[in-house]
Amino acid sequence: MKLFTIIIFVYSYWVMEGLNCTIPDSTMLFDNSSDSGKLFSDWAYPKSGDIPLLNRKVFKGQRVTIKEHPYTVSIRRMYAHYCTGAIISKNIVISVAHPLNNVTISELGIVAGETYADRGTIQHTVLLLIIHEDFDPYTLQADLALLTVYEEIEYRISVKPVSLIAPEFILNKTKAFVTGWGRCDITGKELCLPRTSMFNPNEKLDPMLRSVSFDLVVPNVYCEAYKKKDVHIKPGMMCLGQAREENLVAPCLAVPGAPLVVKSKLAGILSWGFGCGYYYDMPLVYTSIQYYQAWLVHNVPIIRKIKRNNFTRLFHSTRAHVLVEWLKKTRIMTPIIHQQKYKNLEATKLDRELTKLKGFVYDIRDYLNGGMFRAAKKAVYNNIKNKRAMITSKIYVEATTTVFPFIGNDTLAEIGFNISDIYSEDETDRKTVQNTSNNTKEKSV
Ligand SMILES: *[C@@H]1O[C@H](CO)[C@@H](O)[C@H](O)[C@H]1NC(C)=O
Ligand SMILES: *[C@@H]1O[C@H](CO)[C@@H](O)[C@H](O)[C@H]1NC(C)=O
Ligand SMILES: *[C@@H]1O[C@H](CO)[C@@H](O)[C@H](O)[C@H]1NC(C)=O
Ligand SMILES: *[C@@H]1O[C@H](CO)[C@@H](O)[C@H](O)[C@H]1NC(C)=O
Ligand SMILES: *[C@@H]1O[C@H](CO)[C@@H](O)[C@H](O)[C@H]1NC(C)=O
Ligand SMILES: *[C@@H]1O[C@H](CO)[C@@H](O)[C@H](O)[C@H]1NC(C)=O
Ligand SMILES: *[C@@H]1O[C@H](CO)[C@@H](O)[C@H](O)[C@H]1NC(C)=O
Ligand SMILES: *[C@@H]1O[C@H](CO)[C@@H](O)[C@H](O)[C@H]1NC(C)=O
Ligand SMILES: CC(=O)N[C@H]1CO[C@H](CO)[C@@H](O)[C@@H]1O
Repeated sequence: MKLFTIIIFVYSYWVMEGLNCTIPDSTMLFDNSSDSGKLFSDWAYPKSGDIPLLNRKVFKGQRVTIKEHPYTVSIRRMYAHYCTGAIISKNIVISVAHPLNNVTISELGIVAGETYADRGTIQHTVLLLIIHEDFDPYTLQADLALLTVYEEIEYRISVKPVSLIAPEFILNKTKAFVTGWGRCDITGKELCLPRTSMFNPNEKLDPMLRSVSFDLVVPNVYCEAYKKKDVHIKPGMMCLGQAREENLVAPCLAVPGAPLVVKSKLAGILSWGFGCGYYYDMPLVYTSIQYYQAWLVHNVPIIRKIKRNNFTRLFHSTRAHVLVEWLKKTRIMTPIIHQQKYKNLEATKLDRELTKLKGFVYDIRDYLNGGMFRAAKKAVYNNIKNKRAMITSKIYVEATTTVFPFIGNDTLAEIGFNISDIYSEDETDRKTVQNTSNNTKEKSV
């Protein structure tokens, strides 16, 4: 089946800079001033509070190719690299929640199989963002997110999934790799072709994939330092790796969402830490895959059950939307008017599946519908829940609801639809049910 692809020209979003590999003062890598919190612009990340969010710094990270770590993906926001993730199935990518929590889902995309974070011609459209229900942006507890993509990820030598580590696997004394895209290590002699970050304009981003390996020691004595700073490593968080207190030249890679792989299995996802150039030199903290295994085992099969074709019509409309947004940004061409006239998308069946997911589901439809859909969805399910309690086991009340178009009027107008046309054409198909008790069906159980 033909994959729908969006050809993007990421270069237009990067300010190309000249090669300049001089080695400045090493203190520049290690922010040790109170204003290093400014590294995090409010727009790019949620306000960090007391939690030291990763600063995307990389120190002595080895340059690697994507073929060595083919599960690593670049999560793009408005076509520019935003954070790192890992492929766990053909349509699911895992990452941390904190950078994604408040991002409009239609801004997100996934690029697999690229060594460089500023390349990639195929961007997979993100349809759902599932954030762990216990995620707390102020403590970074349960910093875990799944993203589903519309265009299946095709496996090849540079694109492969990573399987999850078994819950009983003993991490102690194993070798771990953590891989991702971060900032130029301006203390190192490594080649870096700095790019200006669209989200953090003061940063020089390194488009090359880097990896750091280290031996795991559990428990890690250097993690005791967190307690002394009155920061406690909570359940589900793993403090791993070397501290510069232990080894001044210990490599580190403070890249949000970077997968931590042990014996070719995903063991953790980089979440936060006082380290790698952020205030102190402590080890970094990862979200534990073993701890959240039950959550993953619950959600992943449900997401897998939701097939591409359940989203096909939605995709047609969203793709049009994304293209229009992009074209508007480039101002090179006038927007393409989407020709397809589509009818109402069937929401309820899909949403019944989505409500089985644990966690907060951000659905691209909510964006298109100005958030209306989320509220409507909630109301529908409360309604069903109430009815279920009222009826006898012999009677099954079919979910009845007014099915609105997924696309709001403003968006429709924006993408070139004549709203009055759509309404007149679709009127007969609308499953508008004025009186739900009219739709009660009796079924033998
Ligand atoms: C390289 O960077 C140094 C230090 O920031 C600067 O003085 C120099 O002019 C730069 N060279 C070029 C060619 O940009
Ligand atoms: C960082 O700052 C603290 C206190 O301000 C100081 O004690 C420490 O030596 C500094 N570390 C470095 C590497 O400059
Ligand atoms: C997330 O976005 C909403 C609405 O845009 C805003 O009210 C809220 O403060 C944001 N939360 C964070 C943690 O930035
Ligand atoms: C992990 O290995 C270290 C070094 O061999 C050892 O001292 C420590 O007790 C081990 N930890 C556990 C939990 O077995
Ligand atoms: C998804 O699509 C498949 C095939 O068209 C269909 O059988 C299934 O019921 C759909 N699932 C949902 C949740 O809509
Ligand atoms: C969208 O436009 C149609 C036709 O003008 C109108 O009937 C409908 O109420 C509008 N919907 C919203 C949500 O404004
Ligand atoms: C939209 O369609 C209606 C009826 O089909 C027509 O009267 C109206 O002129 C159209 N508006 C635009 C902007 O094309
Ligand atoms: C819905 O229909 C039932 C009978 O089928 C009737 O008793 C009830 O009053 C109706 N409710 C409304 C709001 O029309
Ligand atoms: C079969 C049935 O209950 N029909 C009802 C559907 O709703 C309308 C308006 O509320 C009633 O008039 C019908 O009797």
